[in-house]
Amino acid sequence: MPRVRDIEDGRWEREFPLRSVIRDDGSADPADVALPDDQAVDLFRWMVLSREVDERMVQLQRQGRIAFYIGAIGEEATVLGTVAGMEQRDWLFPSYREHAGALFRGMPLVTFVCDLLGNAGDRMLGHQMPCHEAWAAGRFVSISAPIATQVPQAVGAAWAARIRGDDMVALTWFGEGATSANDFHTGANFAGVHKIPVLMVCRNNGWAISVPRELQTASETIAQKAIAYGIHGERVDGNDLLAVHAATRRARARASAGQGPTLLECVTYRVEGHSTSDDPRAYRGAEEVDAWKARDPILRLGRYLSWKKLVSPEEVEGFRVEARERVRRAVEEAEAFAAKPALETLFEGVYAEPLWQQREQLEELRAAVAADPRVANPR
Ligand SMILES: Cc1ncc(C[n+]2csc(CCOP(=O)(O)OP(=O)(O)O)c2C)c(N)n1
Repeated sequence: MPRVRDIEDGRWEREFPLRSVIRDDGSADPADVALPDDQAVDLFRWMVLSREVDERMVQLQRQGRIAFYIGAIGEEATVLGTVAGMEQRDWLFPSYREHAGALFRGMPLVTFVCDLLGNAGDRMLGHQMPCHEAWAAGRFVSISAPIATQVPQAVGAAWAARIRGDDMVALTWFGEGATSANDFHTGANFAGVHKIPVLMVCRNNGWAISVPRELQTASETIAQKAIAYGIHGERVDGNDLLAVHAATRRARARASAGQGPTLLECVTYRVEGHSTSDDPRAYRGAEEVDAWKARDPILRLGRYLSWKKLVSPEEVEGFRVEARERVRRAVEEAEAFAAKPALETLFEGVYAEPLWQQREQLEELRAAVAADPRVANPR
């Protein structure tokens, strides 16, 4: 795989400095720390839970118990730092790695696992791809499979809220690969022109499946793309929860005060394959991955918490055990929920009134199932 060297002189990296708060040894300048201690501990626990969920779901996929999974290992600080920096009334427009955002907004873990199993407990009733959950009660919009389509959707929702006079700032997440997609341009441009209260969070995790960041864009940073749209841009260390959270609060405050959108580049790394369908050893070396594993966001926040004497190593281990147990129970409960969605639900929620073609198809399906029940239960 050819790697294109940066031809710039570093100017844009200087214009958009990589902000961090937690130093490598876990210490931080108190003047840079805005997050109260109890919230830092709470978010650490969320990151641990997110990691446990991702690791367990990959195991379930390998065991053939779920079909597909796409996780956020190594990107937990970016996902949780941003969602925790928003207000509960703000709408979230995810890409496909922000499951921790749905859980943070109140989606029960068991419902999340039901979605992966596609059983009758799946809120999407099997209409979506597996691992493409939605949680309307928590204002977490359905995950978008097509790259970057969520960007103009977030911009539209924020625009509508402003017209109505609601103090709602929409947040959308996407990878650096998505910045090459037309919908990113459409959304960012419109948001800039109309000063829409939206926060565009780029999880720059280094890879878009097998395409490295250097082959994605000739821009030295992602944040500098903000200049062309006339919006605010910032670049933070995406593995530093305190830095991500603080940047999110700043961006939200700007949007809420009518100062328009922010493009927030969170520099992080996709430690695992793109999804359970990918083997990254085909296109990248272990050295690069190991270097990033040493910068793990959970270890980083853990070092800060121990530097501040907020948690002991035993407590950290306790958080892990507790998270593992929560995930184990959710899987057990979801798998016990054996029923599949009723056949009729296949056509529900597509049109307000079913079309005659759908009614006809449903009758055909019922007849096929009556003749051979394996049609409805192929396994
Ligand atoms: C419009 C569109 N084109 C292509 C794809 C196939 N695809 C799925 S994920 C992906 C890579 C996206 O990378 P990035 O935006 O960097 O996000 P990351 O997976 O790194 O989080 C591609 C090309 C798609 N889903 N939608």
